[in-house]
Amino acid sequence: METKELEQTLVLLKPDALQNSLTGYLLSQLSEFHTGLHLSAAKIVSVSKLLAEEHYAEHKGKGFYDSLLDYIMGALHWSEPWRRRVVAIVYQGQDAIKKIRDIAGPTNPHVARDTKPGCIRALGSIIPLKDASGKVVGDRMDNLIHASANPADAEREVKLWFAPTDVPPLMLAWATAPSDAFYWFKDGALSTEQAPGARCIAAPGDVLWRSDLEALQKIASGAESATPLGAVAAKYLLNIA
Ligand code: 3AN
Repeated sequence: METKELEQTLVLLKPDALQNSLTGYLLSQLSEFHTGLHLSAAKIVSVSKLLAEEHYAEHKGKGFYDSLLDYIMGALHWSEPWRRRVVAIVYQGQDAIKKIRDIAGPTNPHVARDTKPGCIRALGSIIPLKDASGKVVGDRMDNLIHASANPADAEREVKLWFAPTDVPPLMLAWATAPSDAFYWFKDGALSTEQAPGARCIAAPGDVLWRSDLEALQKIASGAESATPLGAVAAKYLLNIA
């Protein structure tokens, strides 16, 4: 990001926020009137397993990981698959990350209620996680909102959920580049050749995040990429059944 004025952060209004009809309240809390921040992108997302896994990659292996994926995919709050949605938003402006984290509050809703009454996550809940025998083995935190924690997370997360063409050109915070080839995705693997059932991530000339294009070029040539293929593919395949 070039200047603090352009600082961007990812916000997700999670399935429990939608279920509790809190979207309007949350958007109002985050509005320019209260925060001085600007909307740069927004969309309704049916969260795929691929996207959920990439978003919560740092929690892989933890006891609550599987329920965290089910939570963000909406499976814990909606029986009807079409209702399973997340509202994804990018806010932009000075100190965007800190301002929104402050309004969101502590991760744990009980801590939020005790230490920061009035913050968004104070309205969340803690759900006990049980094993097959019914024994409580941990907690799930339904805390209504995700907000990027720091600049590195914000860059990773905005680029994970949004393609550059989802953002007005004058609000782009990171470099973009035109795709140099066809890139196809199938069964977790990348190919520059079309195969039956493969999804097209990018065609020549499509505008990509430059870091995504570099990742695709490396992976296609068999080299290591810091950005995993799933993180590149997920956003270009969003809302594709
Ligand atoms: P934050 O969302 O405040 O940045 P993270 O990134 O540590 O917190 O956690 C991401 C999500 O994982 C949280 N919003 C919460 O739903 C869940 N989570 C984190 N830590 C725990 C935990 N110890 N037990 C259950 N769920 C957790």
